Formats: sequence, structure tokens, C-alpha cells
Amino acid sequence: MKHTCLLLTSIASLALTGLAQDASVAVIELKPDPMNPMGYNKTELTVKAGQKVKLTLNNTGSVAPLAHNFLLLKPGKIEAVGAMANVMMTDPQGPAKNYIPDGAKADILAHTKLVQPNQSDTIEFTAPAEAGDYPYMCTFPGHWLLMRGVMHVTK
Ligand SMILES: [Cu+2]
Repeated sequence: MKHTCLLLTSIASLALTGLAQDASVAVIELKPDPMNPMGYNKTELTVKAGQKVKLTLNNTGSVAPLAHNFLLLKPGKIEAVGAMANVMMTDPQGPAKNYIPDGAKADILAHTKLVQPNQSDTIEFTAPAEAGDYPYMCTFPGHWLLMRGVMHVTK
């Protein structure tokens, strides 16, 4: 009887381990803020260093239909990338480039495409190995001053 209990316990812990592995993916959904069409509904996210992240930018539920994207940046780069995003306002190739500034590529850790109203885009990436605060932003010209947040990467 005792052996059976032990066996069941190990099966149960194996099953839990399996669940824990699924749970190791951080599943995040970002939307426009329902009250502020030029903001994200979440301005702070927390993931573990090196964690797999599945992030969806779901552009629904806004009071104003605007296109948005999501860029995760290296720490300290939001002002520089924001300035490049502003310049893209007059770039006829802006929409085709998803408003991702060419000059910002080295500072971008992950990004979605430009998501039109009532559409969504899902990306998968690995969270940075270094703990820290990583800014995220929408680079549709003019949005980034308000449409931004911080991803806290913890050890
Ligand atoms: Cu936006």
C-alpha cells in the first residue's frame, strides 16, 4: 500500500512538472487602452530572464481605430528610437516598414508588425538574459510619447 502511494506521488509530481513546463512560457496580450487610444492597456510587464515569451498585440476594443505596433528595446533607447519614429511620419515607405526605423534595428529586441484596427499579431521571443527594465513602445509616429511601457526582466 505504501509503495502504491509513493508511485502515485511520483506520477503526480511528474504531471506537475509537465504543467510547469507549459507554464514557463509567459503569455502576454497587449491591447490599446480602452480609455486612451494612444496607450497600451498594460504599461508594466514582468517576465523572467531567458523566459520564452508569446506576445499578442490585439488591436481591438479601442474608442478610436488606430494602427499600432510593439517594439521591445534595449534599456535606455526609447528616446533615440522615438526620435527616429517621428522622422518616419514623412517617409512614404513608413507603413510598408511597419514604422520600424531602419536606424533602430540594433536597439530592437523584438517587434510586431504594424497591426491595423481589429487585427492582431503574435510574436514569440526569448526574454533578455540580463535582468533589468526594458522599454517597449509603439513607433507609429506620434504615439510613443504616450504609448509605451516597461518590461521588467527578473532573475
Ligand atoms: Cu500606437
